[in-house]
Amino acid sequence: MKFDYLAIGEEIDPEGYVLTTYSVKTDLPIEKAARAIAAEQSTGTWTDISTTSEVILKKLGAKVIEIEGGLVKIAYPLDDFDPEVGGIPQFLSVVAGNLFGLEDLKGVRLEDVGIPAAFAKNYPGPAFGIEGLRNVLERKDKPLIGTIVKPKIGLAPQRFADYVYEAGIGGLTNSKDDETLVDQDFCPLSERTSAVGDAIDRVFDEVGHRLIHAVNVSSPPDKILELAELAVANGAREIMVDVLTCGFDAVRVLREDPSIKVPIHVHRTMHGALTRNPEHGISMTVIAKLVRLCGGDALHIGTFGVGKMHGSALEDKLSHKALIEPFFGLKDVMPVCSGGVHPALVPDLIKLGGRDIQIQAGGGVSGHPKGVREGARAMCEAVDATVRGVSLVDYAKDHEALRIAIDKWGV
Ligand code: CAP
Ligand code: MG
Repeated sequence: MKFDYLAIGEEIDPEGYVLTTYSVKTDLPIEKAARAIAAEQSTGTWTDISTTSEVILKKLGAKVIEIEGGLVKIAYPLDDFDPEVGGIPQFLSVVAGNLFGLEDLKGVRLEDVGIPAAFAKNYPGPAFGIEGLRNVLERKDKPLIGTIVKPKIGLAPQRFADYVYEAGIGGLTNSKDDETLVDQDFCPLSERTSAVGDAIDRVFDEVGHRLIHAVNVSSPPDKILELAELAVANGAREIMVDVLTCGFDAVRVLREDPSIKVPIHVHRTMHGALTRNPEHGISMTVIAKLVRLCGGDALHIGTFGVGKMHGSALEDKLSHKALIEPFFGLKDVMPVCSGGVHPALVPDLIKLGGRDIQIQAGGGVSGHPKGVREGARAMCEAVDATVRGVSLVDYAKDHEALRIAIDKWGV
């Protein structure tokens, strides 16, 4: 029988295929649209060709194995991939390549990928994960509480470090560079990192509190390792990478560099171009699985629909699940809830995400009327109130920092 990419209901061995789920919008019969995706992403093209063979088609042709409503499941033979050399770039060219531009489709979104062990075994996974971050911070079970130094660019190294010092004295466990700060002249990475390291040491010496700061090393592939090694040499306790602007393998090469033994915080800036449209793009679940494979220790997943950034509670729950569910024995990844966060959102974030989350506030700390230290304190008070089961309004009666934050931003 001629191979036509349709194999509805065929039993396939999940260890021999990459399984994908796409939501598909089309004016064509959906079987035709599904076949168009399977053909284009494996062994076909827009017309039949004289140069192929049944052997090639049967060995490497993708199979449409399920169509349910607008959801299409396609199984790509493992032999279509090249995990040891082509890696994730080639993987994405298959499962997330030309298909997005096919005229047969009005919209298509890659919702999930099922990765076989034979592919996953080529990846290191996180070195620290949730437990490792908790050990570094000596933070047994409460959510981690972080800030993003604001303004996102412009502060000179010492003022930047002073912000981190104030955040640490206020009780935060984490701080980070913002996603657009790397090594600009106004705040060179090496000077910033060493000043921040001194600030972190001062916090520990003065109040015995542990804080780590993620230094953003996002940069081209021929620079990123050198920049990360420079950060670590200047005392960085954590590094950060913008995974979508740098590429997934930027996380992997940092994870696999033996001289970099600090956690990797993964920012997802630009994800909105892929994840925002529910009818076209790539889900955060797919991004989360690839970040986990490559070794990210913490990943932004959104705020379950309660913060400033567009997002859906469902999408954020699904990517959260991808970070913590069993996955080839790899460590889990700390879910980071950030974007428009201030103390009043803390109860919902903990209710929706649990305690194994990193809650981050940039404006929600530096916008506090009494400054960074009290803004940090207000976030800590909101977390303490929530884990003790006390309402923020009641807790604020004898916690001034929280009360002032609630007066400004509401509850
Ligand atoms: C938050 C933030 C983060 C966003 C990214 C910002 O600052 O630093 O980059 O959280 O969104 O630049 O907006 P604020 P996401 O706390 O001041 O909003 O975490 O959804 O990827
Ligand atoms: Mg930011």
